[in-house]
Amino acid sequence: MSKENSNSAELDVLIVGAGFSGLYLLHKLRGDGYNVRAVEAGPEVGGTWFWNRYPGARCDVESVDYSYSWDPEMDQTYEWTEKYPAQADILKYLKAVADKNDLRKDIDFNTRVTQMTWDEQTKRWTSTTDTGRSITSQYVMMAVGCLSVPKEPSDLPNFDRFTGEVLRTWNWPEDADLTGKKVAVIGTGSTGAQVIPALAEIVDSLLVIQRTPNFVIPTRNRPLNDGELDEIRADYPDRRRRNRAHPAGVFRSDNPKNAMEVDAQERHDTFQERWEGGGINFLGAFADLMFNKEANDAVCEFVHEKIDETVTDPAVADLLKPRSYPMGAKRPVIATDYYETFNKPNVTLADVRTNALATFTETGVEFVDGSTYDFDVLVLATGFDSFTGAFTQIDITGRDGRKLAEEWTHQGPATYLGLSTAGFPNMVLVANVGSPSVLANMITAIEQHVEWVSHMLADQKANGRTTIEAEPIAQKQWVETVEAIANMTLWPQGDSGSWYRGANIPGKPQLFMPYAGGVVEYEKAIDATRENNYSGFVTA
Ligand code: NA7
Repeated sequence: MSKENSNSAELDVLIVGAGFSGLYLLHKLRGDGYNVRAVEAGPEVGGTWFWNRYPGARCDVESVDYSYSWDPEMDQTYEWTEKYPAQADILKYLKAVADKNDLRKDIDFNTRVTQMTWDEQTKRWTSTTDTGRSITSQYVMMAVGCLSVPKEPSDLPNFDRFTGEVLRTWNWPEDADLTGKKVAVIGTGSTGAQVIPALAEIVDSLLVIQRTPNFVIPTRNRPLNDGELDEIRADYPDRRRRNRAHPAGVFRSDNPKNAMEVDAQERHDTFQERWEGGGINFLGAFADLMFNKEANDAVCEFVHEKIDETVTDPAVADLLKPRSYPMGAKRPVIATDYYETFNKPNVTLADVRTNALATFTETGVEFVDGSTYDFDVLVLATGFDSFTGAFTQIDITGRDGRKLAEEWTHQGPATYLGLSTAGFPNMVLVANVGSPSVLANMITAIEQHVEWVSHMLADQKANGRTTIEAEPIAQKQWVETVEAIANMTLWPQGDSGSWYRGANIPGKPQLFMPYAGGVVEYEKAIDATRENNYSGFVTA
């Protein structure tokens, strides 16, 4: 394989996407000596963290852990300023990574892959872009992100009638200024819960259109204290090891006790302490919260109590309480001042489960009880066609003319170890469906995959092999394993409409898409197949 990097359309490896996964892949595989390039739809690095620049956008993993572990020098020099990183901080970090490692020279920006076709004769992929380029490569790495294709607003009644401005959180204009405007937000997921408090501070009026309420845990973000970063730096290598050794890919001080083993007072005190600490640590309050319905009921009751304590209007508080699913079945939301926002005089909650949205009008919305609201700007925070959307929007043709979009749209996605899908040789999925991805610290999940890919490519070369692909039986078993592990938890339960299952998109096949067994067990599984001469894969 060539060691040259160039604009050549003949590559060893094409990487689709230049977010966290794509950038590390580019760095790693280039260092391994491959002729590799990345193609990125955006004008800059960052992927998800480039596009989702709405007010309030922030990650729910701490800054010092939401960064690559492979550059100890950056660990010692990079200046994180807050406990949890804002979107702009993450983008700044990724730009710094790209600069330091001179990554941009091997990325084609403003370029979207539209078609990929496997050629069985040459054993290569040909990828076509919307800029008219044709790139052939032995391998394609799908670093496309889990939440990168927005859900279409097609289920919003007469949406097209609205003539005001529509802003999308996943593609927020850098110059948008909503100060003093009348605004409505649809969606109360992680995005909605961040953008709603941020907008409430500046707009004239804010209508929040809610369908399914979420459990919203306070972030308790704060600036990093003097000396705090120094302490973290002194401990960084161990911190990174602890992250890798925790199922969530980020260390959490989990309480080993079960919620129902302790008395009501201890249970309440533990929840209270974790609530005051804020963030995802709240979920480590007891070991059985995601396994035992009674334990989960207790945590739901606690959050309901917090909503009652915070929201002054009891009718509004009642509407904000999730009741149709266990806490965690829908991704728990971490946000700042979410419930407090509903006490503001300029904020109105419209709950479409109790009073359905009848129609959009030219100037706003009308609900079935006849009430109407007018606004200048509508903000869509309506979520994503999770996991599969970024694959099915590309016309991917594998062996024997198999169409990925057709198979995944009708039967749902199927992978072996979340790395490969049968019929599509040398196409590697990176931290997406079938692997821990969104159920873990994404950065840990990405690093696991990139390291595995680097070993796999070296092994292929050393063994004189040119193709690798999931074996259909191993793939079937893995899909069943992913579903079975999810079924051991409360994740799939209740009427949550969760994007973990594809339940947020009308008509999408529903199956639990991320691997819920955690990054530690997952790493054992992907290492085992490698040590076992790639069992479960067909290699040639
Ligand atoms: P989510 O979590 O999928 O949230 C989307 C929200 O939009 C959710 O509240 C939906 O209600 C709501 N929605 C979607 N369509 C409609 C219609 N037609 N009517 C009313 N409400 C609607 O996406 P986010 O962007 O917030 O978060 C995605 C992830 O990004 C997040 O978990 C983090 O990992 C980062 P529903 O619940 O479907 O009733």
